[in-house]
Amino acid sequence: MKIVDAKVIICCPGRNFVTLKITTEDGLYGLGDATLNGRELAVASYLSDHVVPLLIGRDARRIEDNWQYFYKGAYWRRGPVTMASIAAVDAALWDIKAKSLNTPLYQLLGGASRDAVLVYGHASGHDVEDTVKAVAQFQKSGYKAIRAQSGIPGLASTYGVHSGSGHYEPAEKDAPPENVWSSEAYMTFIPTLFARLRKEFGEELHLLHDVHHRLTPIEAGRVGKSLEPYHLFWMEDPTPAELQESFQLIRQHTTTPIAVGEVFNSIFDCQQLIQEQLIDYIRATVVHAGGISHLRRIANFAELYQVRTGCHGATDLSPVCMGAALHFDLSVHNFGIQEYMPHTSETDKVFPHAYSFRDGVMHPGDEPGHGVDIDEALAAKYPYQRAYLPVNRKSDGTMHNW
Ligand code: CS2
Ligand code: MG
Repeated sequence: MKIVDAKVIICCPGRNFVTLKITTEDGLYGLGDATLNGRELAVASYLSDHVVPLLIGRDARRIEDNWQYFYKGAYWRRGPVTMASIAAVDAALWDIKAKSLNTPLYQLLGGASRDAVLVYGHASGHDVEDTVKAVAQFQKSGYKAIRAQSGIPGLASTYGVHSGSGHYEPAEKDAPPENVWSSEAYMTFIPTLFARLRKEFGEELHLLHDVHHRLTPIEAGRVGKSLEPYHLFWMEDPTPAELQESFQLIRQHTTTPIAVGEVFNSIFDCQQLIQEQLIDYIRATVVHAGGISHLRRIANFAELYQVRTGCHGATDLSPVCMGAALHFDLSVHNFGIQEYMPHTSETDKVFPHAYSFRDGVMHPGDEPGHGVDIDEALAAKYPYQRAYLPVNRKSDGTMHNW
């Protein structure tokens, strides 16, 4: 089954997406998400200028060999750009393989291990009461798991809080917006948010929170301990994870479950975190962690250490990634939860899909492949618009983690 064409489709239906489309001599095509928020053109060029010329003529059925060819063959291994490119090739080839067998992708991954996929939504508010209202809205929509992010008294802005439109999209046109951060203000405030949420919603609702890499390990230990009375489903990205051993310090101080990994692009980014059981959920996902093939490796390794999956699913991961991830989620044994931020209606029109949400869970659908398509004519109406994620500085101007 020779590959006869491969092209990179860049579009911006509300935000930028990069999609790889691979076509075989049989006329089958597969799609892979290659979106790297704020650095989209780097991946588009890596694919168009370096990968696509080598794809033509290769056998689309040889998913594993193609993965190894583009991983080992690059010499310069790993990194977000390389691994997002390999991910797009991998996901597109799995899509083609499943279509050629006229079967939904999850059937090739071992079949369904559950009837549906538990997801969590993003509730946010400018203050505690605003956040309570947002959580209530999500609960009313059927979510059984809800992430809560709130504005912090004294800070003009913070991560995860929409600017008023209700839809949170962090990347902004032109230069990166500069936010100001105070860990002290955050650490004092955050327990009051979850005390209020538990008082309002009781003990059953799964509550999640994203620290977004902003604390030191000991500060994360303090926050984790302060949140223990509210038994969160997880505290996410408590501290930057380049130094994986940092999480030993957090683990010594708190039993609040920890989720990490949306920025990881290979198993080596989380090998120690998993092996030493320093985390409870691994957030790596299809588009950033080398595709379905590599994500399965990470999940299978994590299973040995009772670490569950919690794939990233923000709006800067396209519906193509969402669809592929849901097939993975439906099948993988040590599934934990899937993040689900619904895309805008214009994005959903560009990327028609079979997946669906109902009553707090999702299903990828039973279309052959991963069940997501692209309307190229419509995509062409939304040209790329340079956009950047914000940067974060401490109040004295020191650069911090966003
Ligand atoms: C966040 C993301 O969803 C999350 O957990 O960490 O929204 C993240 O900020 C964006 O994906 C960055 O592009
Ligand atoms: Mg996150």
